[in-house]
Amino acid sequence: MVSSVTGNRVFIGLGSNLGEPLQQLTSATKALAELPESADLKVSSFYRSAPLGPQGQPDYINAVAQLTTRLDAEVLLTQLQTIEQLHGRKRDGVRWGARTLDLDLLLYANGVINSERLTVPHPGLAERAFVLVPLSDIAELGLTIPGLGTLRQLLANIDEKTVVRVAI
Ligand code: 5RU
Ligand code: CA
Ligand code: CA
Repeated sequence: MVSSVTGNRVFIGLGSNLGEPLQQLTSATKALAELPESADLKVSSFYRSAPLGPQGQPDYINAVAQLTTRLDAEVLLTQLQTIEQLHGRKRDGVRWGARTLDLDLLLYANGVINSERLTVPHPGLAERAFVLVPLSDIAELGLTIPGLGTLRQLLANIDEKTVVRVAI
């Protein structure tokens, strides 16, 4: 058998700009590989970029991971938040401040989710080179981003040179 349906294809954004970002992202990908009810982890290259949003914080390292999971989106979100906490994530009340590890649920199958805890597709995904460039390492250019177009279309509207590959 070449392929079989085993769950929902999801994409997770990884980011870090405190401590040892490369180590934290590497460790986080190992934690993602061990999630229950989940398989087939793929991870993009790692990329460095200047902070968007609040300035005066260190450059970020970002990556995107894909996995297939039978966890529903809210349960997966809880798992991601646990991994963030295990990597020293502090919630200090500063919105968009520096962090040791940020895991964002970017896409959940072809789903659109607007709940108290979760917005999918992730807000801002369509404009952020630090998401779209690593996503294009592991997803086909024809990937549909619900409500926003294809990955190919979104890539045409960002400046890929604002992110620099740093590993793998
Ligand atoms: C406003 C604009 C707020 C863009 C945010 C990251 C945003 C970041 C990250 C880089 C933030 C959210 N910059 N800024 N990488 N997160 N390069 O992961 F992204 S705060
Ligand atoms: Ca984020
Ligand atoms: Ca987040």
